[in-house]
Amino acid sequence: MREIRDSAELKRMSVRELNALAEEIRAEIIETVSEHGGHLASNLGAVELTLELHYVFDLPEDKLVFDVGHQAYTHKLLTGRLQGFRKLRTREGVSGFPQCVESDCDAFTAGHASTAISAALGMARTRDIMQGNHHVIAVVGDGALTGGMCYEALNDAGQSGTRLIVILNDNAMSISKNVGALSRYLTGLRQSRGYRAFKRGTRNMLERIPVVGLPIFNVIDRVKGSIKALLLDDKFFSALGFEYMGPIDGHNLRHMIRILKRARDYQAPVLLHVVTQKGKGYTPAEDHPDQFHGVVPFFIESGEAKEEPDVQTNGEVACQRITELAETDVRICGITAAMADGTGMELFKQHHPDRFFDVGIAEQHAVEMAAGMAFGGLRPYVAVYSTFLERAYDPILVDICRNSLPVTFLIDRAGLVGRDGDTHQGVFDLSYLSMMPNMIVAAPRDARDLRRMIDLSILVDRPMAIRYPKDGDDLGPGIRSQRPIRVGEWELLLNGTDVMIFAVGRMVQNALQAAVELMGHGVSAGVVDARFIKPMDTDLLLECARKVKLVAFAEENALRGGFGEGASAFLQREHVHNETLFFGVPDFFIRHGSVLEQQRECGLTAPQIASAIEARWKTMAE
Ligand SMILES: Cc1ncc(C[n+]2csc(CCOP(=O)(O)OP(=O)(O)O)c2C)c(N)n1
Repeated sequence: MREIRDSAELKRMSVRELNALAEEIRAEIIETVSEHGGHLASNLGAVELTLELHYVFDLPEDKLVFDVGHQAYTHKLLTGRLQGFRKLRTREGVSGFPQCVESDCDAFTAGHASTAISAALGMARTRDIMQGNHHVIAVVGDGALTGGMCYEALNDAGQSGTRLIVILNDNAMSISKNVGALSRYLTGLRQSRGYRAFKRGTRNMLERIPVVGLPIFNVIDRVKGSIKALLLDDKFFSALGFEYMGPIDGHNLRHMIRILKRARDYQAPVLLHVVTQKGKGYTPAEDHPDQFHGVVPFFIESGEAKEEPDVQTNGEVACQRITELAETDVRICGITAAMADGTGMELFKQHHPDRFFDVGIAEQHAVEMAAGMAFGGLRPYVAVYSTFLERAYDPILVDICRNSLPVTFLIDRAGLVGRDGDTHQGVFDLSYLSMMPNMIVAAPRDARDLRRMIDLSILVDRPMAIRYPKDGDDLGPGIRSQRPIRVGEWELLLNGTDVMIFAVGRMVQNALQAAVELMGHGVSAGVVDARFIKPMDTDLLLECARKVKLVAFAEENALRGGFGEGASAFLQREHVHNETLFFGVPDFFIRHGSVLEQQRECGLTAPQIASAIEARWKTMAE
């Protein structure tokens, strides 16, 4: 497609030209995502909507805030980032989410759902205090609207009377089909006779709405009147203090531009309910918008993935095991916050639909609900991505841990996550979970141990967190332990006399490789699989640390508050003063790229671990 530097170019285009541009943008998105992977269906659905917003509003003066931010590809293409877009989500290219550092048109950096209305309200209030005059627009999906923060924000914004435009981008889908009572309500609005009549016959009525030439209040009265006459009378958003406009077909550029101009002139909070189609313009994505929400590189002709998914993900391994256990244990329930596919919970849903709960994008509620279930005698398994569990910090601490309830957290996408980048890194869970009393925190080194830990979890009568990365490697028969896994027991995998590396989860593999390299350089390094971050195997820690001069800790977690800090503080308290090296994630946010590139940035690859240990060993010998 052609390079577009800013929206001044768009503003000179006719609707016909804008429609042609929409098709160019679609082709560009499909091409790029087929090469690099990314969020396809949401972006294809938002092409016209983004063009309309850029056409009507003036960026960067006006502030456009995308919820989640996964649908902002068109926005990137309209703001001078075509070349970076072609290397989407790689180290050399743009992020898959808005990033203020990339463009002054990115008003807000997002990644997690349901934040946009709050952030936009904050910007609107700033404008009011600073006596500015610009517009603030939040674009929120119907999926994101299942998240509680949206209601806190609507409630506050509605009573404030502040000038704010919320665009509800309703495609009836979250990642999977949307859930919940409000989703049903929106479906009711979309399917109402009024909307269908509107879609068929409003063209003329809409075009009668005045655009220029009337004093503002007059315009608003007339516009309100005309819009009320042709759009629906909503109860929910109006009761919250918003002027509701909609539903309106988001792909109809001519209508949308007119309505947006009216919304722009309105002097109070407005909610514009826009109906779009997820995956629009690419048949495989239209047919299966859930499968094309987030994709790996694929063949455009068939829609098939280029990489053969030959192994089960760790999430699938974990959920398969709880699905099996639930055959005989009726206490087991599966909970997800809108991520049944990504976490592997889909399988549990198919086998035990009456004990499966998708609560929407509502992690805090999911965890609090699990607390209630555990109080009643059930055994809830909450499958959730590490980064999104951060939303539930308070109920985990205050309700689950304080009451020592047997809720198991299946924490997926833990560690460095690769292309989704800084907003999605799962590198804080060990820090924030292991400081909670009563919590067991575990990290299996491979898929086989993950299964064994699930078996253990059902026997444990306490909160337990099992964290793992997406991919389910099996480290192979060479280091398969036959001993059962017991809470708080580590495993010595390799003996060493000079150095001992205590490694967590995926880092066990790197530590073993590093030990082999070190052996080649005359340094005898041992490796311990520190599979329980809490409680720690303090006996083995002491025993191994006392045998060597140098200890190293390796984890895919923030160094601050992580496993290494905790283990070394214990050694200090026990007056064991080895030389110590810490391998983990430094105190900054790790941006998008491949997992390997991110590990390199953190010094976590096997050769980096080996050479850092060797260097320290040499200085110790001097
Ligand atoms: C707190 C949080 N939980 C889960 C996710 C994962 N997630 C990303 S997009 C998405 C669905 C969003 O649906 P919607 O807002 O309707 O946007 P659409 O993709 O349909 O345009 C989910 C669950 C997230 N980004 N943030």
